[in-house]
Amino acid sequence: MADPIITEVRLTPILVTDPPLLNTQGVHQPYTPRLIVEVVTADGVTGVGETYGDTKYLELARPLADRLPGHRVTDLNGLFALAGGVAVDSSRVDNSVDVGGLRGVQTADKLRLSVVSAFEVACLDAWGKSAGLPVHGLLGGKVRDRVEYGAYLFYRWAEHPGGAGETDDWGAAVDPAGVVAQAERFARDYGFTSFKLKGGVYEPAEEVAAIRALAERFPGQPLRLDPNGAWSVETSLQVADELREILEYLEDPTSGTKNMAEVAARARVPLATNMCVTTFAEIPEAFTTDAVQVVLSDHHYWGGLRATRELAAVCRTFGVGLSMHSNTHLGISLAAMTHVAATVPHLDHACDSHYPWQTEDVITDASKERLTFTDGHLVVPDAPGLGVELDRDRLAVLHRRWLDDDGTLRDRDDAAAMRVAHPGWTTPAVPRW
Ligand code: GKR
Ligand code: MG
Repeated sequence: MADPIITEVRLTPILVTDPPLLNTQGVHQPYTPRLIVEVVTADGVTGVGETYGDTKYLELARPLADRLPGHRVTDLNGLFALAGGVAVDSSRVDNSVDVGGLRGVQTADKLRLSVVSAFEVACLDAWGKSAGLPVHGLLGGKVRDRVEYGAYLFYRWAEHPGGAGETDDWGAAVDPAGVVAQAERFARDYGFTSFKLKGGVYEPAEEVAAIRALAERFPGQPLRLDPNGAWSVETSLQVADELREILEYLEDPTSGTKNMAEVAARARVPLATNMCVTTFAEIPEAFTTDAVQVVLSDHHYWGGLRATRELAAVCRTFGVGLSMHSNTHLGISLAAMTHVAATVPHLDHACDSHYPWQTEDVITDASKERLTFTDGHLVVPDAPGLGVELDRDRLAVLHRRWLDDDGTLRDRDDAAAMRVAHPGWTTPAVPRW
């Protein structure tokens, strides 16, 4: 195999249809920004990657893309060194948390990593296609043939406020019965057996009731609740106590490592996080104070697929479990998650994925189908690269939507979307309860 040189990089920002999913900050906007990265090699091979598409990510992706022609797709360490040289506008990181707090601390490094990770995935895809090897093969080889995912349940409305965007056929889920009906559909259509409820939306007692209803309907099956840090230490301990017999883990009940450690010390339920441990710098305090028992990795902000494996090694060393976090994403990211998950031996919990909520995609698999979950699992692709094909017509449609937007939807803002329904709404301070 010739060592493939990058000759061109294409960046395509898109807006993806998203349902009105509720969280503690507000509600999803009708469309979510994502960025599709393509690297093209001198041999005419194209590799694809995907990441967050908000303006602050685009601003970093453009100068990085400009530096890549002439770079080898196999030189991933060099890619990260190039990214390290891209300056981050400090006004983009002067708020201490990302997306109103849903994804933890916001630092210049984390912002850079969230961008370069999509380039890493695109390089791995191109490298794999050139070498005739699947991405998991470039990461050391798969240790499983299927990766398990869980159903990601959300309180939600039937429609976006003001009837904006698209309407799907899921209907509203605003109480225990609605949550159970949603879970039943996920179980029926995709065979999921683990269920995570996004909480922090209603009073804790209501969310406890929803989890109890799920436990009654799916006895003995893994259940999780994630209020995105909306509760005080005392509320977290109370919920942990009430649900101690039925939760697999409680995810980010409270904000900050110190509070998590306080809850972990007294709760009889393991704690998971994608908020207080989102960078390597946050690991020492969290692991030495036993603040978290499971880290939910996200290859976008941890810095790619190889960094995810480094994180896995650190977690293994400290006896901390590992699984995967998800935000709204398309099939390129799902394929990347699946390849890396396939290579991590101690992946002990079903991974999160928003993917079933997405009605649109920009890829198909080798058989021209959308990626599908069977028995709650995705089969690990063995085709070269990620094993997905870019659908250029779909990409063009979603990019056109981004071009036509007046700028209001190009940055995720769940509080702004909530204000359409509740004009006085501001991002709630934590602890909310
Ligand atoms: O999409 O509303 C959402 C989620 O709340 C997401 O933003 C979170 O970052 O899924 C994430 C989580 O597990 O905390
Ligand atoms: Mg979470």
